[in-house]
Amino acid sequence: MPIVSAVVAAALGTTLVVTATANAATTLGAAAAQSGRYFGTAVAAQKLGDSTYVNLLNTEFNMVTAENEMKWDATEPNRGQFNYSGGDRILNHALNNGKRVRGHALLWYQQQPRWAQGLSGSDLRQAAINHVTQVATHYKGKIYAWDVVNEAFADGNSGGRRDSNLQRTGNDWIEAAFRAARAADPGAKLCYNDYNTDSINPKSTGIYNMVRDFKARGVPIDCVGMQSHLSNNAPSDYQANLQRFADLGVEVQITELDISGSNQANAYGAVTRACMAVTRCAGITVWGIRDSDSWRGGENPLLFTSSGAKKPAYTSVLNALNAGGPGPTTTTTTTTTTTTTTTTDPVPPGDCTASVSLNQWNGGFVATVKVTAGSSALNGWRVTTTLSGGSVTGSWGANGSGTSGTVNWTNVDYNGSVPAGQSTEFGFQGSGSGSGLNPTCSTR
Ligand code: 9MR
Repeated sequence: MPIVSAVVAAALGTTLVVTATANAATTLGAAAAQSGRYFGTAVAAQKLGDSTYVNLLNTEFNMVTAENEMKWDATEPNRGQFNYSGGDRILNHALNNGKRVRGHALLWYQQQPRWAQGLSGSDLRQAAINHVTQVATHYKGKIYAWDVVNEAFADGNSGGRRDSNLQRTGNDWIEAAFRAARAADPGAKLCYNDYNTDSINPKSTGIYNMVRDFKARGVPIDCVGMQSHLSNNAPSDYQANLQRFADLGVEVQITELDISGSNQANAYGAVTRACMAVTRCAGITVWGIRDSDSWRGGENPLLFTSSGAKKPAYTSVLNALNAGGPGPTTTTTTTTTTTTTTTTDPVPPGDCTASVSLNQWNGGFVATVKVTAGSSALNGWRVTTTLSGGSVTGSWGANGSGTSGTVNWTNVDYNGSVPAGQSTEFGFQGSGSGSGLNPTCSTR
């Protein structure tokens, strides 16, 4: 991919225009990271002992969703008794390997524990909100985005809510869940997630209207998850549908992608290109690694064969990710104050620069740091930040040397190599103030 990048060498008082040919990234995660996006997969805890599975997971993906282990039946098998063993296993594997985690899912009409299925009215509402608060608090600071509510809209033409025990507690159950999640973990993006929302249809329009209403009334919502369980094709208005949600001021995330049928490779390419064409499309997650890992038994809807070989669909996705497209801008959460500061240290060409976008609210912050290579590719980088007062509670995409004062951040495996003129990102969240981080970058 030919790249023309302008490097402003402020220290020298000159402007250099450097032309370089960047190497295309060779893994899904690295390719997505070039545009500030992620590429993730659903992970099942019981497969973390399978070496083929773990090798593909560690190499190809930089975002992880627990396929079942963070759902209500798994995390609160008895009322008020929480079990995080499977969820923690997946989360720790992901964080220890420099990957981020999408939390899935706090409230859903399916996979409820038996005790919750037997509740109704205010008792169920209270149990549900307590569940949101407890689970989001347990994972506070470690989750990139939560599917706060999953599959609450009806299929068909009504455009309305699906009947469920949760819905019967009152139409405001969804916003109550989002408010509880924000209070418990202000650093996590909060998503509404559903299926059959892949085109402009009555169901997706119902969700669109809810999101527009939430934005108008200040209900905290940051993203909409499009599951995208597809057969053979992406709908022709797939991109237009993503874009209309993005235009409401929320991110869109493709959260459970799998595609069956003989046109699979083309359809995967089309979905990936659609995401790349929508600036607020933050990333793509496939619902499993190998065909044998899929919930759609016998349909072979994933990117790797059952023995772990790359399929033509894999190549389609990788090429589309490498072709690029501007990525998401910093999102702002519903907070009391939000400031964005950018600091760039002047360094000679061949070295690297770092800048930070800060999302600050009363009592906490999320810092997203962009590392940009100079006129030579980077094979490892270090960013130094200064915390005056605040302390780090969680991070992704880099290893930090500490949690307060001067912190040195070094790249993880998937983002150490940055082609000339291109960027990668890491981030951290913390309590207190994140002002004055003043990041500086050097090579390793
Ligand atoms: O892949 C999941 C499968 O292992 C479970 O048995 C199933 C239970 O309902 O849930 C599957 O994942 C679902 C996801 O959580 C929500 N969207 C639909 C997914 C496929 O059914």
